[in-house]
Amino acid sequence: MKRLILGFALGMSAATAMAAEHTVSFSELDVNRDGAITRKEAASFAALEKAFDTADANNNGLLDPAEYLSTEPVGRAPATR
Ligand SMILES: [Ca+2]
Ligand SMILES: [Ca+2]
Repeated sequence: MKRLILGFALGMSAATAMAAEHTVSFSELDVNRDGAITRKEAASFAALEKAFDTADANNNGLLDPAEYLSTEPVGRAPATR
């Protein structure tokens, strides 16, 4: 039982560490600096575009910084344009 809890805790901290490893920062994606990433802005990062609906927790069509940071690390590099 203790081992299970420890495993869970380790898993959680690994997920947290990975979430901090976004290779594209929020400000890079927020092209017009209005504090939110639109679907159009997310389109420059293919993996994020795919995860957009999942990441948009309140379904307003925008990713705020908290929503962006809550996404899984979905890619290592931005899509080439
Ligand atoms: Ca924006
Ligand atoms: Ca949102």
